[in-house]
Amino acid sequence: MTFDPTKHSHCRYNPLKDEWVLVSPQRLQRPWAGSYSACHHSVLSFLCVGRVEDDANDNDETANDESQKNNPLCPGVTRPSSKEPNPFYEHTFVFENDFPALLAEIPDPSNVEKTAKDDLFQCHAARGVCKVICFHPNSRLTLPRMTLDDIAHVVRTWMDVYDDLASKYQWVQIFENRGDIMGCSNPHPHCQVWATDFLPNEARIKHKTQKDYSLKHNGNVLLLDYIQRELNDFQKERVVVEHEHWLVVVPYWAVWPYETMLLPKRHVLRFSDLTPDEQIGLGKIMKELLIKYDNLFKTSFPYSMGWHGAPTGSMINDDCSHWQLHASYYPPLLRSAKIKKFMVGYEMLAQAQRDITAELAAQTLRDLSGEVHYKDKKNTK
Ligand code: H2U
Repeated sequence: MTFDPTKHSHCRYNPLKDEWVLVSPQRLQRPWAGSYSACHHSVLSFLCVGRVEDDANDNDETANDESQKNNPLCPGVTRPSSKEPNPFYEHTFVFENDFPALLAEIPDPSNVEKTAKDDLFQCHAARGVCKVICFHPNSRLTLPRMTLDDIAHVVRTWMDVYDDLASKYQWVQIFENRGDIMGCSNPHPHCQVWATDFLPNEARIKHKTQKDYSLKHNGNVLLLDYIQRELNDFQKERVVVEHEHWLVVVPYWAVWPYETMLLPKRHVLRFSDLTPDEQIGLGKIMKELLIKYDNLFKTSFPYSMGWHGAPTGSMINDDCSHWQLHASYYPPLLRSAKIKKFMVGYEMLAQAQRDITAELAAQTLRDLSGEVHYKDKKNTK
């Protein structure tokens, strides 16, 4: 097999920005069910760019089983690209993405050595694997509406998938797109995992910034120092929720209106290092944060979230003590369930801009109930 840039995923370097872009031409071969409006209510309709729904954010929790029988992520349904039906799973279900942006077996470009030295036209093969994790058999549930036991299964599955992929790949990116507005293609509660044999931009930058900080500050860990200063020097003004093991803050440098960072208070390098108590605590604090998010605009709050921890695979034995595990939540809503922040114009061409301060966002989230979901009680604050 020889490398073919029209068929094989690869990364191209942007020397103007010192960034890479992942190109996945094999995804063009995915089946296409026609235009958004032409979709019929069938399994294929779930493969369209979007889905027809009255309220863009809100799942109808009372809908009956009938509406689930065509969803390719549901128990017992046969996905269009699969021979076997999904199992009748009771908690979580993991499968290889049928339309992966990365492939495990890809040859190197024949001119790999030449291109590595080329300042303008650098590229390398991008190897990896993409998985989908269904959180629950019920399409109508979201994480904040699940029980703590359900969420514990999700955390356990994240750890299992992470462990498995971390043994082979340098970076394991767990991420959840929630809501149409974030490009989520399917209402069923799920997340994705993309594992790569290279560090993507965000990982590469965070690896360097945390290492530089550690070298400058006597081996201290950037995010642990940050936690201490948030807790001790700033009267917790950006803290949204604090539990025994975990903390949620609107970071000082937050870009999205209600962006938050969720991190363990103890020094934890990777997802796989969480103790059983921390795993249970994680479920509790996630549920609390996500109920607050839903209560903010009384809607199923859309976001993209994901986990960042120390690199793995071929870097597992490198000194990564400067790393601290953390999750970032990037929600786009600004003033209501329908008014979102656009990252366009100045943000695209110059730099990110925000109106509401991180401190005000934190206070707003802090003051909301994290226990009672607005759907369970009228007039929730
Ligand atoms: P979102 O998290 O953006 O909704 O993506 C869902 C993923 O599920 C998407 O990457 C995959 C899509 O390729 N998928 C399958 O692998 N098989 C299917 O039958 C439907 C969706």
